[in-house]
Amino acid sequence: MRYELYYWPEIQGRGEFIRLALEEAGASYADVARRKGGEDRLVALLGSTRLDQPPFAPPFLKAGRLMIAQTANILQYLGPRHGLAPKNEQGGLWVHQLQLTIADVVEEVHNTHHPIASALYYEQQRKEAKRYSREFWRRRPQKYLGYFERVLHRSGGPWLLGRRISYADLSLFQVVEGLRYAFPKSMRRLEPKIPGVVAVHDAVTERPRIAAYLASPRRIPFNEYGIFRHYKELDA
Ligand SMILES: N[C@@H](CCC(=O)N[C@@H](CS)C(=O)NCC(=O)O)C(=O)O
Repeated sequence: MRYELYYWPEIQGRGEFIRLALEEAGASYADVARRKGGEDRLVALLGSTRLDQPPFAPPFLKAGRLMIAQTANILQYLGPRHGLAPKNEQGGLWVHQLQLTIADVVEEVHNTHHPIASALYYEQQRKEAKRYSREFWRRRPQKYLGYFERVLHRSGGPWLLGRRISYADLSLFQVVEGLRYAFPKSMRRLEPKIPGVVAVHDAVTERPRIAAYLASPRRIPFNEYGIFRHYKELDA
């Protein structure tokens, strides 16, 4: 099956969690909006009144006749089909639960530069962003990544689920990469306390398909339009 991924063409954003899973799976897919005229197709689908199950926002994935939105939902679909999630109910729920926790992290990271409104520019909420980021770094990354560290201890590693990699490991890699980009100083202080999480990050970079992807032009560099943005003043 050839998938069609619909996501904003200029950013990693939430689409990156899907791209990483598709790349690790070696799946055949088109990153539609990055092709000529593709972004118009994305926008047209968002506004379409013809879809029975319309997506609210990107990312969304066309898989045959299915149109699936919500990052964690898309991964729940792809995971068991591509060896990136257990097929049994308990295992499937567990990896989905981990992914939803990552979605919570992503939302809070987004709030560090957009604490008031997504529709306003960062420059219009700079003061609040500074305050939000200060509070965020007092405890949230420590608590979230400390949680994943505990999960790794329980699983026995090297992956969150134990011996087999899952899409949640790929997403955890992306969270570490993103936090390193956005908050290099704060992450340098935190990383010694989360060696297991850092080991997952490093092991993901060594997956041959992921390594090839990261070195390719398909991987969009981090920038100040996505979820993980680097503003010096927010990285105290
Ligand atoms: N919970 C959704 C959030 C989707 C989302 O917020 N997408 C962003 C791009 S990363 C968007 O384009 N949102 C448009 C909007 O919220 O109006 C998910 O995890 O996929």
